[in-house]
Amino acid sequence: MAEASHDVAHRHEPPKSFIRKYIFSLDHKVIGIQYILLALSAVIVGMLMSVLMRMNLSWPGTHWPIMGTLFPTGAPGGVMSAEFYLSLVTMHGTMMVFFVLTTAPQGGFGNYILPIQIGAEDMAFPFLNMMSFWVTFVGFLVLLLAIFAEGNATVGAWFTKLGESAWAGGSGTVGSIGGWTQYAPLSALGKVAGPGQGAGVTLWIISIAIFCVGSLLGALNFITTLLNMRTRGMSLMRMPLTCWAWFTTAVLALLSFPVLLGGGILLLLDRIAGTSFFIPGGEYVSGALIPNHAGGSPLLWQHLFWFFGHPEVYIAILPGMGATSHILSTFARKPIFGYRAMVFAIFAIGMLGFFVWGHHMFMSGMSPYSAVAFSILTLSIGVPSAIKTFNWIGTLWGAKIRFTTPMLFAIGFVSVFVAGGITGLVLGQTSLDFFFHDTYFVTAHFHLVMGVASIFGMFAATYFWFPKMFGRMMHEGMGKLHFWVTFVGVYAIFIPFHAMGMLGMPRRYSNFSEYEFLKNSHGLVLFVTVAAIVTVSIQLLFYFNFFWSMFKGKKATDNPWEATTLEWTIPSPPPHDNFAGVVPTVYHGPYEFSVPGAPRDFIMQTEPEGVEVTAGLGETSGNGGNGHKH
Ligand code: HEM
Ligand SMILES: [Cu+2]
Repeated sequence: MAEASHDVAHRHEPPKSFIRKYIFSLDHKVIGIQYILLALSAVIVGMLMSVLMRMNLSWPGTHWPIMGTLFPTGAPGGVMSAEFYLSLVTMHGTMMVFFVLTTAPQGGFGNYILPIQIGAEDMAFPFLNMMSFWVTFVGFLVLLLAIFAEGNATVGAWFTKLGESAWAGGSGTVGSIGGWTQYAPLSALGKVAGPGQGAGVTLWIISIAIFCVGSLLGALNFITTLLNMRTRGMSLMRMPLTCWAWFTTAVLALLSFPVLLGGGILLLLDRIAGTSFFIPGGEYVSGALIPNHAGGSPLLWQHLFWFFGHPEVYIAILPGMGATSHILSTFARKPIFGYRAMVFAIFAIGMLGFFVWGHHMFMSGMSPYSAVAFSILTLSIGVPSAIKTFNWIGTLWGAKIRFTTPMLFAIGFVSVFVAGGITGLVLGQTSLDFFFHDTYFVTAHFHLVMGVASIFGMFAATYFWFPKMFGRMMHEGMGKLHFWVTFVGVYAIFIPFHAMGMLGMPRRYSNFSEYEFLKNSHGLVLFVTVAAIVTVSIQLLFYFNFFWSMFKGKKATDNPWEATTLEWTIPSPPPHDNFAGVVPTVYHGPYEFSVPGAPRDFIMQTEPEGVEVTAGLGETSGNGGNGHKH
């Protein structure tokens, strides 16, 4: 083993000190877990904010003494202000989209699993990998600072010292109020535009710009790793579908984040350097003419934002699709139905995603001819999406399914993806979108298809790979309870959103009780809030299961799920360099389950062709004929 280990390129010795081992680690596995922990932290902030929003919508004007204590300016006397509500919407969306759905699926699970699944010892550029995480982490800290800069008079005052206008904060919101889309011109004007438009927006933009850099570095690393570091026999078409998903996601990130980064820098310049990229002349805000700006285009921001923004929703969802395909096949004990079609479909979804950004701008006054083009392209994404769905169902068809917790979440993924995707076909049509634009119907659509589906993909991935990562099983009973309450809960929250949208309930409004036509929907609003509180609460069980199982869970074998891919051929948790210096050779595709004539119902990718595998048949040590050579 000692000799073998020296001809391997990207080798680095296991670190000794705590700091190099767990903090500034170069090991893709540690970095992956760091990303997952970051997402687990951000999602707490995002979830708490969603509960506060629901409380405000259901019981507007109520005095919550604790809110008055925590946010004396945002909720004076304990009553949440409208601006405060809008900042909750903004920060909830930003936390969820960027720091949860763009970190855990790719930076987290992709980082941990991809190198092992292709038989590599690490990512291509371990140092760059470490940088990606820490850059992203700094972005997270800056976003938290945005919350305090606007929400706290003392912190806000620090920014006032840095100069007037753009920087001055402390307006009593919890960060920016511009929504996760941060539309110009309000976002470009600075403090004059009102509360939550000062330091909060500046920091929001800086945070997202930093995030873009971190994601770009990560994307380069993923693409290089996948193309260059596959082991012997791991041809592209023998890769697990997870790897295809992470690869496609990285390509999307590489092509879309630079656009947001560029747009963000221009927006920042408008705010602090007096440029007018997004600010037209003659703007009246709060009764006063904005001086010194002319010639900019607010629509340019929408184009730049959505050229990034639509691919971004695929960046969030594709890794979940990969995990779902992988997990469905494993627990159906059947090869994935239509492997090649699945590869084609995920790539087609990713690429088509670059030509549909205009569907977010149907209402912006675009030419009806452009709108038709965007509409047709949008609807055409339904084709590869349907291919994937039918292939998932085909995989389950007639299978002897093992209903483990990861399998339940994978099936749940298919369910919410379809439920949320169907309304995409509605909103993709210009005439219908005119009616539904900026209503809760849109909120219902994207929560199901992007938010909840991605989250389900990540839950499936967590329950599935936890044993590999930590050497222990998560508790199945707790997992199943978590699944069922979450599954029913998300539908209870988001199905009524459709009805609200059809009633004409607008999104980003802090109080519906003021409108005659919405008065009799209060029961629905209340129902959703109760469902949200229950759904959020059950997540505590997940957190408990996660950390409890890390120390107290049942010990995991190398291959507890009787799966076929490379990560299950090595110990749980894997050693520092994954394969202990023995480079694996791959002889099989990733989903050879229930092959007729095979001695057991799965064939590991590393099992040599034609060699009768008899040793250790019934057991699940999953040695796979390599990795532990003497
Ligand atoms: C318990 C689960 C959740 C609940 C109850 C919830 C609730 C809400 C509510 C009430 C709004 C504001 C609607 C408005 O006034 O316009 C909202 C907005 C939003 N949520 Fe969630 N949400 C949840 C989970 C998620 C997840 C997992 C994501 C991940 C993508 C997400 C992403 C967003 C985004 C992007 C917005 C739009 C923000 C904006 O308008 O700028 N949410 N959510
Ligand atoms: Cu879109």
